[in-house]
Amino acid sequence: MRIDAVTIFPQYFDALDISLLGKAQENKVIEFKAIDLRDYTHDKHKTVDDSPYGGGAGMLMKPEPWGDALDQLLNPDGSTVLIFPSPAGELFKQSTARELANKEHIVFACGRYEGIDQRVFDWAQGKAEVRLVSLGDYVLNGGEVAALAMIEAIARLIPGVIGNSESLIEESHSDGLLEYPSYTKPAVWRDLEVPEVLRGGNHAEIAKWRHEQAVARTKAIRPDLLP
Ligand code: 6GU
Repeated sequence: MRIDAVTIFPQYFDALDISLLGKAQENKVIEFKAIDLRDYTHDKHKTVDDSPYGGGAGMLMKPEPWGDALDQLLNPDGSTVLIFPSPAGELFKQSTARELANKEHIVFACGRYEGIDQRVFDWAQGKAEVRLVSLGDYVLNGGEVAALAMIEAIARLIPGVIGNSESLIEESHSDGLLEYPSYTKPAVWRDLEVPEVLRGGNHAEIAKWRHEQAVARTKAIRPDLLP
């Protein structure tokens, strides 16, 4: 899979060179590139923003650099998924990550300021599979941190990125429940004991206990996830 991110702060994406995603890039399992939007400006000051028509607070991103950058990046056959991280978008879920992990090419268009000129979205409609995607109901300063989170959630589902595929199956949200509590040695730490059932070696009992814990946790913390 190829992932590109268009941004005025390409340094944000240096984080993708670390740990498992860094390894996955070395092994060519994923190919990642951060593209500086200012490389697609044509004025001396590399201007990417301007004031909004009709007035209002703040600045908007100009359409021309976006158009020129995306002209270079989008597959001509329309197969690219073009994601605009935005608090006004559809909610990004594990199911979204699963769906996107099957794509050949994803471009994240990371806006700043009060957003991007609407015509960029309208123009891109015919050229790619366009999606506005939000991490949740809060506001970040720009799309970069959101894109990083989405890239990690997507990339770790690609075969070969994570060593132990068991850990993909067992974790939170794959079964719609929050993760059960886990323990390692020592058996007693600061007067706190590891639950007896986990030390017994009865695997059916352990599986039952873990499921009950996951349900109880989900009921307490995220009842909206339960049917
Ligand atoms: Cl995707 N972008 C921005 N700027 N803020 C957000 C977000 C995205 N998701 C939640 N807040």
